[in-house]
Amino acid sequence: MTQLSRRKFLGYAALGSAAAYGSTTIAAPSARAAGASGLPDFAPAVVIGTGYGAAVTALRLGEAGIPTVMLEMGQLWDTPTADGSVFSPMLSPDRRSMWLKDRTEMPLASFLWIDIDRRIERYTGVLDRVHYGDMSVYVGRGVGGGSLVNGAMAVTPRRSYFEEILPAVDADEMYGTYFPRANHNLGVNEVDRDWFEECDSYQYARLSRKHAEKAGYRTTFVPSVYDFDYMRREEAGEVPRSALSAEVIFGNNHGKRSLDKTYLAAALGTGNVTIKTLQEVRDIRRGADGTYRLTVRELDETGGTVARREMGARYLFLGAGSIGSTELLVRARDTGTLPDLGEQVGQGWGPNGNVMVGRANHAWDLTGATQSGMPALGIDAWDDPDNPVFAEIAPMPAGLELWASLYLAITKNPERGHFTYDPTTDAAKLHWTAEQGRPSIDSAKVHFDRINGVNNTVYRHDLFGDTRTFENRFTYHPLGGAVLGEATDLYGRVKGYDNLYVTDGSLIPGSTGVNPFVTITALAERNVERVLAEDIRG
Ligand code: FAE
Repeated sequence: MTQLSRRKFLGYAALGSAAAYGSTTIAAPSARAAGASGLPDFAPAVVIGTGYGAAVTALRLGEAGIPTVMLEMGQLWDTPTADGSVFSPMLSPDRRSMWLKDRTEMPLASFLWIDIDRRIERYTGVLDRVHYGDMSVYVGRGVGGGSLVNGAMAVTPRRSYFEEILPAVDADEMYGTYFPRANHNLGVNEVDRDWFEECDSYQYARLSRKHAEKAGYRTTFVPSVYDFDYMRREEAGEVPRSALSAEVIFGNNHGKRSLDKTYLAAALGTGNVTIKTLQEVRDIRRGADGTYRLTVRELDETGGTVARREMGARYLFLGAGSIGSTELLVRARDTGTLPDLGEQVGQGWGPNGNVMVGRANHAWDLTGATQSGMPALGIDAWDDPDNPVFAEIAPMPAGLELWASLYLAITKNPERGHFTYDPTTDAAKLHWTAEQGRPSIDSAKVHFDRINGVNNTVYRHDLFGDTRTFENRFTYHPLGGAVLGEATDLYGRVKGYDNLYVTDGSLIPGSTGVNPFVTITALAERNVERVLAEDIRG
């Protein structure tokens, strides 16, 4: 057993023995002293959030022997309810599906203009959709952050584009060391090509490939953190279905290597890391002794406040995601609790150029009733000098033939939004207009017009709640707000304060050209290595 797998094994035991519901403390037995209930008054290191950047940081701090507390506002997802499953079914969602909503808010709002959202009980569910005027942002809530709800597509960006967005980062190091490290530790795997060509689950992708190739486009396979061998056994009827049972955005009951199975399990297994759930960090200030003081709200399962407590940390890592970490920083700057934060905080935000679009297929072009919820193929038009687009072939897993093809296009849109602090709501406000999203639609349209033209097909007008064909009023890929080299130094150290770090998607300036979690993970690996070597004294 390697050291990492031994750690993961110990971590699974810690996750398995944590309380099933309500706020809980997850730790290996040796770390349980760090406040069995409530919060400890102080920890040498605190990591806010449990998504990609946070999980990497906690593992590396734990390995270095630094006692570390992770504060996560969502809950632990590991215990089946009465129906035998941990997560809500996708096609009949219940309260577990969404974070404190009375109705589901699905990305595909309608089919044949029929509203497909459902009433649900308000609960600390796993998927949140945060609304900001012309843009809303989907995020995961719970131990594992976005890894619990995402499509598992694990894509390393093109080197040339990575060099364009983060020119000051050494690309040799990233592509030689940190991207391979991230891919390995995330458990990235590729679909077996022979199985892909013959299986039922990807008939929809093969059909979209046929249409794209007819229009002269190239497609490329997309690596994944969903276990493709498990998926193959799903189709063979050997194991319970998850990807083949339409499960994605409300959580996968099987098959997915979410962070609680990888980085977080290994972090807990170091014996130095404790995770506290249903703990939302609200405010950060600095004490006279130079340590950080956090105000933390403990939530109940309907979002109510159980308690407000304070906790201290010498080293503070913000891993609450692009919108979460940025909100904490703009609030701290503008309410004066961290007054030396600069103007760059809150800047450089973008939705990674996300646009969704659907096409109607001919009666003889079947996508199949069984569709894997995990995309495995993309149309790669990123080399188009005028309209670079990488479009994932997305499923419409309704369990019946829909004669429709769906895509999530990632476009190169130079527009950027920014956040300000709104004292009336005590929240960050995103400034992003529909007009700023226009270049993404224009780029995607060039390619999908061509695909429709060559195949004599048309757009679907019935999928996004009204008659629009392109939907870019939401993003799955929020990026920026505390950009590397601008709001922080080149290793995520926040300018103006020592021992304060950003370690998540906030560091990336609005775009990665592909799905972002591999980039976030690799950057976090790079940054924490430097911070451990230069800043942290045990
Ligand atoms: P993230 O994973 O968002 O984690 C932040 C964590 O912090 C969450 O657990 C929050 O609950 C928690 N938090 C926030 N505020 C606070 C606070 N104040 N106090 C305590 N805790 C807090 O951060 N990306 C891909 O690469 N491939 C995909 O296939 C893909 N599909 C996606 C599908 C969906 C439906 C969604 C929502 C996202 C998808 N993404 C995908 C995006 C990806 O999940 C996202 O970029 C990463 O999860 C971002 O990682 P971070 O470390 O920035």
